[in-house]
Amino acid sequence: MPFTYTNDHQIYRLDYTAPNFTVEQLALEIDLDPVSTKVTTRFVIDAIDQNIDEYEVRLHGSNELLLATIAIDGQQLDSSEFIFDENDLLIIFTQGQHTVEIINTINPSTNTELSGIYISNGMFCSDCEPQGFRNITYFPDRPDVMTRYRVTLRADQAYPVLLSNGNLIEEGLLENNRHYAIWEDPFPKPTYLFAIVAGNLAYIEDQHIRPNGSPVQLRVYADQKDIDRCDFAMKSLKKAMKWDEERFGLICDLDFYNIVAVDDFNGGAMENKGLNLFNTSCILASPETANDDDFTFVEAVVGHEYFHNWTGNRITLRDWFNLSLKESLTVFREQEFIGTEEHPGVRRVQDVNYLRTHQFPDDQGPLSHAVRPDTLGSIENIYTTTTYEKGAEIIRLYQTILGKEGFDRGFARYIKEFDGQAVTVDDFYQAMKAENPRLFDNFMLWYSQRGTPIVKASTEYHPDKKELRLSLKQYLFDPVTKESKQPMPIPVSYALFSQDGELLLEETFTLTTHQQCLVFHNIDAEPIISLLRGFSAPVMLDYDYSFRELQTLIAYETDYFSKWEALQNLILKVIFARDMTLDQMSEIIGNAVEPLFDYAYEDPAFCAQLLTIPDEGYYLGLMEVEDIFYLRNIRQTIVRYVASRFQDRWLKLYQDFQKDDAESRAIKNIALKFITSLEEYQYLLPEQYYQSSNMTDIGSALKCAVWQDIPEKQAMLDDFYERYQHYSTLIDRWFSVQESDPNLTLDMLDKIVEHPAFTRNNPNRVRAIVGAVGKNRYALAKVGSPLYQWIANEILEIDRINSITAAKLVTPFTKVARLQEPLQSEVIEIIHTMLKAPNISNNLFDQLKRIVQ
Ligand code: 0A1
Ligand code: ZN
Repeated sequence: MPFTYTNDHQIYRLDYTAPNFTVEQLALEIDLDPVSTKVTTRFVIDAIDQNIDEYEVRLHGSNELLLATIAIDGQQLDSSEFIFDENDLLIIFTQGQHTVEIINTINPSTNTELSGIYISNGMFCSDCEPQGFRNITYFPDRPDVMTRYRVTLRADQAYPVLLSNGNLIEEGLLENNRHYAIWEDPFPKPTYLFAIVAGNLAYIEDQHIRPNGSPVQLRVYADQKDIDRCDFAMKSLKKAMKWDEERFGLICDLDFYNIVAVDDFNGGAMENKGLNLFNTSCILASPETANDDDFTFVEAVVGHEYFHNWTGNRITLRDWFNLSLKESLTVFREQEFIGTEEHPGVRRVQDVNYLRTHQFPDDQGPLSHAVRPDTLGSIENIYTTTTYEKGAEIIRLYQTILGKEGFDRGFARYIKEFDGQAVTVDDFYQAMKAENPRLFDNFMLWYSQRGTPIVKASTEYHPDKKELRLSLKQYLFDPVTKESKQPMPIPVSYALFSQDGELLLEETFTLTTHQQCLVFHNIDAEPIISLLRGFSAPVMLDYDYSFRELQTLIAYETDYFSKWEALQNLILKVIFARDMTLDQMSEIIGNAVEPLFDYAYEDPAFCAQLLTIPDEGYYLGLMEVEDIFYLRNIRQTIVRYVASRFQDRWLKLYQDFQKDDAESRAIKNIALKFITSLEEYQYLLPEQYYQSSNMTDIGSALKCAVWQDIPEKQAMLDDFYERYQHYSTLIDRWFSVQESDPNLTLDMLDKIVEHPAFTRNNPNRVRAIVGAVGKNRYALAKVGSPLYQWIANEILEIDRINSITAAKLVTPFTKVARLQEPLQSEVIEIIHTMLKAPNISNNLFDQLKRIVQ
């Protein structure tokens, strides 16, 4: 009998009620001390409706707060004059303005949840999204309450740098070796954008000159030992500011813009107004310590946080159900930024590949949720690929349907109309619709229906009528209830090619109903159709291309995504064609790859992308029951065949692309991967590893050495640790390479846990170890339930320290329904046992409960 677990933390979108009060000005005085920080909060509250006699206000709090006093209009309240509702304070105010003053203490040194004010590597820092402010003081901690902040920070002079949002108004010395700084943020903001930092930090400085000639002073702060790895982030920030001016006409509204690198951080980075906080993994980069993908990642995250200044900060969200309003738009802006700064094809393919490898399985599994959900068991748990990446594809849908001009007009209207407000995804739609009346009325279904739509296409060519018929059908089944859902507007971009690869026509058609048919006239000979070009909608396309058609598209498609997709489809078709021999499979793929050796000289970056075989997770997601052994076997055979058939050409690529630039390294390291699948070339791995000083080359060689299990692998791993033990981002990488080893065993994990660098307090380390084990599909299948049990134990341990991070580690358990028996039942049992763990957090409980119900 299935268990039912109840969760009294469930909240519903339609329960939203607007605040009936405003908060005029918030003055925070924070006397920083590692174990007892005193927080004095003063604000003026007023009723919106001047006709009511009294109104109740909820000041959110948490069990992190120790209340000392609370006073209204200078009058201290006794405990009968307010109500404690769990951790919140409920106060009844009478009509008119009132000044509230609250004094409480917090203990940053025990804040291992890293939410609110905490200590990371000896510095005070904060993280308030989504609801960390309630771990600092009592206040209406909701995004639709926007207030101007004046923040006084006091601390020992051992923390010389004192930062908060906005402008520095005053600073000076105090008694007892203490000092202070006062910051004022001129822009009203919700609590989740508040931030402070106090520490002994170094910084680099630069300027951005706005179109009117005025400068924005830019600083990136980091620990002294890391400061020489911040230049790239600074350059990226300047590029992002310029790009937003040019692409969207959005100008930085701040005279000071600070970024701080933090070691212990739950997310990647946080867009606090004028004081972005970054996980060190998303900001530090030098060629010796970061690979080329890390550089692009830093550029993207720096851009992302800056773009939030308009899409998120100036215009914020009304409630957390609408999180996607700010995240989807900002991811979209980030993708467009990187697409112009880097290779547009590489970026688009990487974005689509990421979506399909991570979001598609999430959206078909038990944690699937609508981009704007109706109910939530924990707000922390909607920071998902669906909110971010699927959301960004929905923004892209607006652009594909309306064209760039129509989209830009709608976007400009959104900014103008809602500046300074807390709004919803409906408001974004309304702005788009107001500028583009032809926008489909049912567009918002993309926000309310979960699951990935399937578009089934078929074509028929009639030579007698010179006619091509294209039939398109869409299906969407709710991933949990299996009910059929309503059709949505799905733009399908397509092209027709002649059999010898000439581009005949390119268009976009938006499928709006369940089924539609297009007829093309005057088509002299049967053409080849290429569908869903540019990945024009986040759907699964079901169309039966022939091998010949795919080969033509690989060679002649001009759309980057579709060229890449043609090769992917060819590989998929081979892998799932159970009636072919391994030799036949290898030969077909070999023939498709052959022309790419010349293409490498034309467009090395994109060619490297074409030759990157996607993560196994993507293929597994397409199998009814996961069979990693079958997949791994085929994959290895094909890789070895392609390596051995083209040995000379791989070697030539390897030698020809030795230049010191990212695109050369991309091709060179693909060649290395293929060629070292053959034993006689494995000597290249230690050779490249020891001779290089560039982290892309070092990391690629090390990863291949571990995966190919070469005799030198342990010596290389030991050397890596020795060389980089003082760089936490590289020790994370060192751990995750080992955890992704297909030969991983429980004994190896025992050793990892005993390693001095192992800790459960740092989210990056936890993700590099427990997260990486959870992604190791081969080891999970091979070791079976003891490895799931190991992950479960770790998650429960981490949950006691940091539930936000723990709840995100459940991914391997979300695939339980796709496991073979008896493993499936064993894993379900493990999940039930976890759910019954004493003191399990709400964040973790919510995730696990949804998996088994
Ligand atoms: N808003 C950030 C992501 C973020 C979310 C939660 C955090 O703490 C729990 C921190 C950062 C972004 O999208 O960049
Ligand atoms: Zn964001």
